[in-house]
Amino acid sequence: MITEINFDGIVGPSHNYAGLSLGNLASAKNLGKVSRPRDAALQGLAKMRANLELGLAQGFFVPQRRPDEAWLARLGTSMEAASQALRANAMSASPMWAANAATVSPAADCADARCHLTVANLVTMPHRSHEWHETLAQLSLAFADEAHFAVHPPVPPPFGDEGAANHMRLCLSHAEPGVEVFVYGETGGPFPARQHREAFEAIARIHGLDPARTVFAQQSAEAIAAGAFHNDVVAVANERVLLTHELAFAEREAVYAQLREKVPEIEIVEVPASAVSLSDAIASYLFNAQLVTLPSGETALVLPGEARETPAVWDWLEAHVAGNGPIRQLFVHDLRESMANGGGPACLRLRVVADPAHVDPRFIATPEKLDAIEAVVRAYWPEEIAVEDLGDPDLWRRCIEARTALCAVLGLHELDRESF
Ligand code: SUG
Repeated sequence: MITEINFDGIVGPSHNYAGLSLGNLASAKNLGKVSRPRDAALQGLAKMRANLELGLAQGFFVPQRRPDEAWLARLGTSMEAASQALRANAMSASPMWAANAATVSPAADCADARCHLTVANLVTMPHRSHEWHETLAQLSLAFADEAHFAVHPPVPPPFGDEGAANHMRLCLSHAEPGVEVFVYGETGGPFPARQHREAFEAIARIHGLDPARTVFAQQSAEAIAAGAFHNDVVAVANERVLLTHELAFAEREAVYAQLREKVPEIEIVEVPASAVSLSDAIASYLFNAQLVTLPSGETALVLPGEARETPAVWDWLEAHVAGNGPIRQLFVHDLRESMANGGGPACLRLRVVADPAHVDPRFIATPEKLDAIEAVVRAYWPEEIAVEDLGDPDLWRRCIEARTALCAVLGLHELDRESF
């Protein structure tokens, strides 16, 4: 049966706080903090388990091989010889944020009636620019069934693409044709605009989308300057519901008008800046929540703990649920380790509308499989990493061994190699 499957990135053993993402306020603020990779991975697994228990379809991607020595070799260096900065870029566990893995158009939207996935090039940030090689390998394996899926390599640089983090879809139900919304930034502010319009236009063509059911919307410069380095930090959509901050888009009335025209049933839930400031929205990740349809048909929001701890945000949420708003239930998770690098519940997952039976079963979660992953995490993931440890050859070895053990448990031997 066609449904929405959330594929979460398992947090890798090298998770650390090297402060690599300019414009991502949490990453900058936590530079130098001691990370807890084991706790980080367990927090992610607990979210997956809880979503599975809600009756949602759940998948996962394995952490990428770190340190990425193949990338350093392409740069003419190695972990031993590289600068501290390059080493940190080679050690980042950033593929955990699977929303940046690819842009996904469900079969119902695509001219050839297959689900299309274009891997994101992530060219703006050096530590993320080398993810695409292994992402392409993992997606090609998970979605190898060419009768139902087409996996595309990234759009070539210099057109920056950050994947589903800037892509929303409105529809009556997941399996029906939808309207795809591509949100891009314009350069000029204090922080980089990581998503370029040209990249999304290319993806819409590659996926064979109907231009009449495609919307390109500019993200507001104010939102980027306030730290919304991806649109999913200020807006999220699910089926006919769009939950958005008032200041998310450059020309909000024009965007809403286009959406109302294309999806007359749309319910736009706009959170005014007077109720929740951009700064509270970004610190709490209210919008970086998973907006999901439960098996009962109700819409629910899966939030990080920070949303409950931010009074303006929690007040707004409680009032919405108490009133007659479309969001009926709230679920809160402790994702502190990922959040400290600017990654909330929505960053950690890639949404794919498909029949789980058409996906390689090794990437589909079951309670037993999550138990097996948890056992590997408990046995192999480092408890703590300080930024100075990134230069320690023992840590490099440990990270590789941990990933090898995970691939073995999941039977994903194809991914246990040195270079992608
Ligand atoms: O790309 N953080 C990620 C967070 C990605 C969040 N994803 C979505 N919003 N969908 C980023 O900025 C920090 C890594 C560091 O500083 O070491 C980082 O890459």
